[in-house]
Amino acid sequence: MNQDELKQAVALAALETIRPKLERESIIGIGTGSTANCFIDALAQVKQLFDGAVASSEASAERLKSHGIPVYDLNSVNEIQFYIDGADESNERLELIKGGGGALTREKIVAAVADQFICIADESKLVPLLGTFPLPVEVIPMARSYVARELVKLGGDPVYRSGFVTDNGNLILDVHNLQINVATTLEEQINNITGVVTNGLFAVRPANLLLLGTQQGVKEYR
Ligand code: ABF
Repeated sequence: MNQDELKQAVALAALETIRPKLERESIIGIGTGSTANCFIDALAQVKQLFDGAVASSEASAERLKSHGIPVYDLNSVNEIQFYIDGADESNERLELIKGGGGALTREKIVAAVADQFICIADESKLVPLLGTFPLPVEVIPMARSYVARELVKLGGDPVYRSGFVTDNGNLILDVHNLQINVATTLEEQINNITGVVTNGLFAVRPANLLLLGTQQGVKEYR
């Protein structure tokens, strides 16, 4: 199976995981990226089984609406049972690096609200040590240079994602060469840098379930 087929397989596996628990009033949290897009397209086939979705990006909101799936503002929703999203990297503790697509802040917000975060990814995303993928950090524009200097003190090499503005009007630094031995500690250290909005480490709140698409089928990690 090629990478797209692996993404399709995990998207369908996620749908089969949540389907028995969906109710007519269910609101589903939806991630961003190509694997999340596969899930959105699969979800469209069963849109009669639930009420609607909360999206983690304008791009995902538009894709949901194109399928006729209602998209709700998070502030109007009381409970999100499931959040389904991809990742750039995951270790076996389901600590993730996310944000390659630039949607990390809204992704982290919806994941925080959700009862269960189901991460869907192809086998290339499972790594023994996080950090080969540069860590995205969303920053307030006026603080970009200051935050970059502070990230250097933490051992990283920050690169400004030139020409990219997040859905929230902020900028992104992609931090290379970080030694991420204790992901929770580094996540909290970066969060404490003034001017940082969000960083792409999902370790304090890791995924609850990882559905990994492999040549031997979809594997579950909890
Ligand atoms: C998104 O999924 C981002 O956080 C992450 O960058 C992306 C991975 O994209 P893809 O599924 O296209 O590999 O949630």
